[in-house]
Amino acid sequence: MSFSLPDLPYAHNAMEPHIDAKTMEIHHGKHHAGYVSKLNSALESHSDLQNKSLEDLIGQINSLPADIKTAVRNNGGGHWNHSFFWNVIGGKGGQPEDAVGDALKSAFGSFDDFKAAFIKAGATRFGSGWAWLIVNKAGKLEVCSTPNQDNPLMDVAEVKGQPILGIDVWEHAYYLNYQNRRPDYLNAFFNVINWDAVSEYFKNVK
Ligand code: MN3
Repeated sequence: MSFSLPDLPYAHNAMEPHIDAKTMEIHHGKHHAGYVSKLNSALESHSDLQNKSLEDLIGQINSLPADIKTAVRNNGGGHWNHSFFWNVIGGKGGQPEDAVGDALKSAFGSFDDFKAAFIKAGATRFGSGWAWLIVNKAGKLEVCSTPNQDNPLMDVAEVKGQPILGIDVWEHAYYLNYQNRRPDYLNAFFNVINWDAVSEYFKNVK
């Protein structure tokens, strides 16, 4: 068994002008594809790990064989993060009116306070990484960020929990359209969030 690149559930230009078609094409077809192929290469020499789920692999980075620990962390994380990311974008933005909306108000005071916290997390993540909205171990919504391709499902994460929304803040995610203006990209992201998908993740948190 090997991992494969999921198809995008929409056209490359579906999120114009907020996320441009060229960025989507390279991001999915080159960057994400690269993580999948490097993850598969890393696992080639470890047949005992090939039947594990991606969540199992990235949830036990510390227990992986030393020769593939870093490759699985970076490329397994990259595969999980991008597969998740494609699912939570491609929507119409706005504000969730359901249980997620209630949970955001309860955790942050208001939707706008959540939005400010999320944008701040993405804008202040130095270098490459991700900003997340997670359900933490206490069952509460929390905003955090991770470096590189780490995520809150990893045993090595500083803040752990189940992501229900996330944004890629690597330059490859926005540079063609926004250059150095990461905060503009973070704001534009709010126009393409698929809140229905976020709600599904929220309902399925174990
Ligand atoms: Mn990326």
